[in-house]
Amino acid sequence: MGIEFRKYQGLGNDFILIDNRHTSQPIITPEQAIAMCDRHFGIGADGVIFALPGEEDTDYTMRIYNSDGSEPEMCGNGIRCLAKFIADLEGIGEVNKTYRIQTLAGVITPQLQGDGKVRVDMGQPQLTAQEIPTTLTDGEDKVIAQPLEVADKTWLVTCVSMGNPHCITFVDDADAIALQQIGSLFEHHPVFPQRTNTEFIQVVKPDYIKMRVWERGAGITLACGTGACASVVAGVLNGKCDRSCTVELPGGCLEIEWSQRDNRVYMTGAAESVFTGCY
Ligand code: ZDP
Repeated sequence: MGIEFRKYQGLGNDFILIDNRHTSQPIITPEQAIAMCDRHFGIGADGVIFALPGEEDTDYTMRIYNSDGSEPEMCGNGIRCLAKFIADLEGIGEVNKTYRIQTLAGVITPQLQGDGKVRVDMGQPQLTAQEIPTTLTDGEDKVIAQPLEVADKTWLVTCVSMGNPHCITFVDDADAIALQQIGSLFEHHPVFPQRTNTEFIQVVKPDYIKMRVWERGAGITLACGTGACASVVAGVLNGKCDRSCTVELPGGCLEIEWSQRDNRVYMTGAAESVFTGCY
């Protein structure tokens, strides 16, 4: 087909990045994204991300397709990869550059740091049931440690939106969770009208948690940036975590801070270019 792409990964959450700066609609379809993400018959990725022209006062617009072709509002690991990608396209190298990026979850601002990591202002978490969205409680209420029946078990779940929906459960041993079996039961549970991402969190210390994730539209992944942010917010709401916390994911660690000052969540982590190709 002749579509040029570049592959990036953030903690093993991997994405196909497309230079889409010349037009405001993604140049590939969700069906093509599914084919490109296939790990045996395609390039292999958890999603496809487009760098589109900015709107109003933003530098660029980010859109993303999950590997099942669905379109999430936001993507934490993805936006770190996008920041690296556009710096590479602009040929500016990694200075302390900040970009204003339009997403379906509002304006998000990643900053390229001198150490090669990217710090992202992920905005304010949304906590009411209608914002998430879930029908677990009344629309105006927060969803903190609410019982939810999944696979013949009652789980106490806390729900947080970072633009996209997350359902968080605290467990004694994250490695013991049968994620492959139960992940999609959470994702498709009728209390989540937009489906949900699901995180299982083991609190090692108040400032260090271990997370395993089942992503909406992608299944088990090595990392989820929005999920790490949502999990620290959930930990604070349950009195289990400090506002500054390291999140250990299968693919590596993210530093998360839920700022008391401005109620925004800041995420810092790696993102790297892997290879360039033509599909
Ligand atoms: O909300 C969703 O449907 C997620 N699958 C989007 C991707 C989230 C991501 N893993 C992240 O890091 O936030 C990219």
